[in-house]
Amino acid sequence: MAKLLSDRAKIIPLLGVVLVIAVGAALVIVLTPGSPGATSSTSSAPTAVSPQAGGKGGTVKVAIKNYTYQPATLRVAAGTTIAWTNEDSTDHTSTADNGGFSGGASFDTGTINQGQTKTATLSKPGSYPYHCSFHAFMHGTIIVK
Ligand SMILES: [Cu+2]
Repeated sequence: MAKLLSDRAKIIPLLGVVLVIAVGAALVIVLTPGSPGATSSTSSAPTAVSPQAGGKGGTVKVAIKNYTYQPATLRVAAGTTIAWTNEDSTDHTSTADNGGFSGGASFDTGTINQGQTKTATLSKPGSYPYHCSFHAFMHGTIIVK
């Protein structure tokens, strides 16, 4: 009786270990191809789930046309480069109201000639109202998230 119990005591834990290994291997097989697909379920914030290094968010274009910034208000992810293209025959600038110093929290393109494109990269979240140095009535806003 005591011997029978001790035999079972040896076999049952052994079966348990085999079962745990089998289940564990099955989970690894199931979960491994599933993990890249998991990003699609959080598609509402593609920049947040992007694992790419550097945090660079690519380039977003703003047209300067008829003395207006188009779009006037732009929402971008931190690290995005904004590219202003002057489609007017007059010179313009895109100058942040907060001064134009660098460091990812401000910008000043300087003069953008007709047909020319100038860029600025905003790396710090915040709201950046800007204007044209030559035409005080021209206003735009970049919102960095
Ligand atoms: Cu202007």
